[in-house]
Amino acid sequence: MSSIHRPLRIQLINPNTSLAMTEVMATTARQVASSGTEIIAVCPREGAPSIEGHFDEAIATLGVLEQVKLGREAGVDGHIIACFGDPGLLAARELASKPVIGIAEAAMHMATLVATRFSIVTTLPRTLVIARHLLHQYGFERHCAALHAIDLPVLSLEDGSGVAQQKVREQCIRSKNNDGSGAIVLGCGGMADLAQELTQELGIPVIDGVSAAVRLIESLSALQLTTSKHGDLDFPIEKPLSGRFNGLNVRK
Ligand code: 5HY
Repeated sequence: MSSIHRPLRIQLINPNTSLAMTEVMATTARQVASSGTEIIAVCPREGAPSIEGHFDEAIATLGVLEQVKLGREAGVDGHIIACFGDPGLLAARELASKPVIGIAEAAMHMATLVATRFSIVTTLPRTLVIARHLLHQYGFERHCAALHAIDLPVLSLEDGSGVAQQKVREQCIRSKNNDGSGAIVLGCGGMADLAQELTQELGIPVIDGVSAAVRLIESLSALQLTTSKHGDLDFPIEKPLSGRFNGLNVRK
């Protein structure tokens, strides 16, 4: 079987350490993956149980890089950074030889393919600035009509009460009616399981970055495209990394 169509193994990295959220994302990823694609869901051994700001992202980045290296050693066909801040994305692309896709960039790209403007619905107000930074970094600022936070912590999505999910739904309805957007991006990996039902109920594309990232990696693989090693995403310059960083040394 040519490499274009052989079954793929995709590493799904939840940068936070909450196993319940990892499972929610893994289940959604497996539902949308092509037949034969294996989703290998992981999270860092150590780190933050949820990522809700710049400090948490800094902590998470090392765990992401450690998992990317393990995935590379296991020969996976692609890596997904399944946190809406896309923590460590460019550093992970230096480490990886296969595609690395962040769920924020994946969702934003998909939104621009189906609508001229989209809204983002995320968790805490303090993380809105992270989404704004990504919009600027990825060049999507003019496509984003509005950003909203449900003002609940990330792990409220995993508490079983359904309160956070209802607030996401209510904000999506307001965004559909008020923002002038043609699509809505869910701004948290923990919302991955809400997208399809909300799309059906509200009659507007509600986009989850986990699903988008799975299909983008499958597409890149089918096109035999992978992370460019020409220029700034080449493998890191080899040097003696000390302490816990020593494990991150990669040989080309
Ligand atoms: C995420 N935090 O997707 C982000 C969402 C956020 O632990 N997983 C996290 O609200 O920034």
